[in-house]
Amino acid sequence: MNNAQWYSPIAKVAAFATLTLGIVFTGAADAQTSKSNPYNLIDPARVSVGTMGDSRPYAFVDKNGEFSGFDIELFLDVARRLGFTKDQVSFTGQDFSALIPSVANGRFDVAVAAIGTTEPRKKTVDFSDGYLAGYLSVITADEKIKTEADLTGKRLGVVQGTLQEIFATKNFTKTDLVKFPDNNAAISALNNGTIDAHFFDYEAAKQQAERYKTLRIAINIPSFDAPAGFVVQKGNNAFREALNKGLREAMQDGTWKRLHEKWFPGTPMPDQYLPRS
Ligand code: SNW
Repeated sequence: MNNAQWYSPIAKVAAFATLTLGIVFTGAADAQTSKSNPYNLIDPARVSVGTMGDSRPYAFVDKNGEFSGFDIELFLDVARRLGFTKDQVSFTGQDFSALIPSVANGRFDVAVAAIGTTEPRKKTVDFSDGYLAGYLSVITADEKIKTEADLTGKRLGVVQGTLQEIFATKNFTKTDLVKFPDNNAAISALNNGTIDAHFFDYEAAKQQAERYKTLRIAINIPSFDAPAGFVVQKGNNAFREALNKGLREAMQDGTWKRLHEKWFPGTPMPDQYLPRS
């Protein structure tokens, strides 16, 4: 994997024109932003975040029962720049497939879990600027699986609603896809041999391969055109723009770089997220 491959321009998030009627009915009223609730939060005193408990090292529950990981720490840093202390940010773990609908329905202010920015997802929610871009990776203990073609006739785990599920459905048509609600269930299935391989995000795959010596990453599919962003309710431009400003600051002052080195040691960092001189 070379450095150049890791570079990809941040996806431009199309400006969303909030209709007056939309404001009244959705409550995500950019134009009606008030001083007491500038970001149109469910509770103006805190940020409610939907995330995942088993997406290490992006977002997971650590041994002390606290949410941790690159995405969690980056979000806490950005939220602090908006004026919210750690205690004013509440994380709730959900299945991946529930995250985007939960933000759209107003259950959470934002979803944070390496959620890739794509056009279909942008139909129901808005995304902040991108903050992470990498590969979708197949992990396996089967020595015969080396390329995509070797997945023919194999049982491959995917988590419902992920880009991995979408990619595999479209491209691995001769593979038996086994759908899981979460990563924990898929990893158990992989370790007890119910599935031959599992398909998830590169850093998660890398950590599993380090943890279980029989496992290795066999295939990497570039997903740089779908950089991860923070997911907010459609039309909540005040919140989205404030998050973008916080993200830019975290990239410019080296916070992003420090967190990347901490959570993804050894992985190349694209220049676009690094401080500019
Ligand atoms: O598209 C990639 C992005 O380039 C980066 O590598 C981080 O992960 C992605 O956003 C893809 N993530 C999956 C998705 O968005 C699964 C997320 C998860 O399991 N938490 O569907």
